[in-house]
Amino acid sequence: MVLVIKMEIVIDLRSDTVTKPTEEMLQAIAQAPLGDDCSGEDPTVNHLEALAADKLGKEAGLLVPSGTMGNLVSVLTHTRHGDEVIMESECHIYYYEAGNISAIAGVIPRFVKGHNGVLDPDDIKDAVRERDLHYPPTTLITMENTHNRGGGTVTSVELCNAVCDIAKERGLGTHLDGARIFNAGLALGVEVKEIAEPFDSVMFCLSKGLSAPVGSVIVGSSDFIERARKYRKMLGGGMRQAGIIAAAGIVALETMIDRLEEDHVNARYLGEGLALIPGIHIELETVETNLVYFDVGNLGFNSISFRNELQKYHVEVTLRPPTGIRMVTHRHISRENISYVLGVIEEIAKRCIKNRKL
Ligand code: TLP
Repeated sequence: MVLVIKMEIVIDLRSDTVTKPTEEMLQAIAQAPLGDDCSGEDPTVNHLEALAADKLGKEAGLLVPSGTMGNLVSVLTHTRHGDEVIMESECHIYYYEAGNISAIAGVIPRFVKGHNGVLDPDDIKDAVRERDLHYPPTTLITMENTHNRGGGTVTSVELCNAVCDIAKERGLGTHLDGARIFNAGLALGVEVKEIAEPFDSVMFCLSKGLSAPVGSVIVGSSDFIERARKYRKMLGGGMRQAGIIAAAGIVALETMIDRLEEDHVNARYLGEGLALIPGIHIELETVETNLVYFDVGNLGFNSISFRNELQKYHVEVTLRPPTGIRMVTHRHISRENISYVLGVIEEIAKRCIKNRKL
């Protein structure tokens, strides 16, 4: 029997985006030298952009308010209205960015289905169209690493290289949605530079597991970033004394990367625990980083009714309708929290199975 912990505290597994800035970030924000970034005069933003570019092995960086804007600015910079962009069919750019690439960039997506989000280069080869009067010109391939809807899965450096080689042969640009690229680097045991190397542009987020309150960075060649800067301005993403955002981002890059490993260990503990609960379906091989997806349909729940049940125990999750649930581990989630959550789910599942037998 799980005790409902008497607490106002909620175990918030909705996303790693819920992480709050660290004390060191708050101090850095308070002390950051500032200037007008729209004139390139904010020293803290300039420092962050150079640091990000260096970490990812690119010439230049560009701070943007969000990952969504970072992906959109990148797509705008790579393409023209009417172009076709090849992407994995469950990717974040298509699923969760409000259709912006079509509504604003005017491009159409061409989907290639991956295996848990991981693309097969042969499928990409087949998807690139020949130039033909009837076809929209294919100009860009995007990838996502780690892959969110795939389960936080990682794509190896070899596969990234293979896809980008095809793009180069066919004269296409490449963009990586690397919102969680540091999770991918740790899971693969490689420097993020190696993952980023074959791509023309990479976007990564400071505001997820790295705990900064706001911000993402696009990196690429100096020429690409100069053109991207114009699109950022066009979208209203030019910020003035943005050093208060960048200051936290610098602390994120300097101090918060290695601890992501703890989130991976906790996610694995959670996934393995869920796999032992009768009625829960989980594909454990997808639990490679800090995201855990599982299915509750066999227990007679849908995503919403299961979430409602968890809320009674002060546990928050995100939905993957019709019967899926996502839990994300992060800096504010301890191993003890996970043990508690597993106990809660075990109790719900037992009750459910017992009631069905009656
Ligand atoms: N993902 C969020 C939600 O939008 C679903 C989350 O909680 O996981 N690329 C990937 C792979 C992402 O997971 C996200 C955010 C983004 C881009 C967009 O970043 P933001 O939220 O900063 O616009």
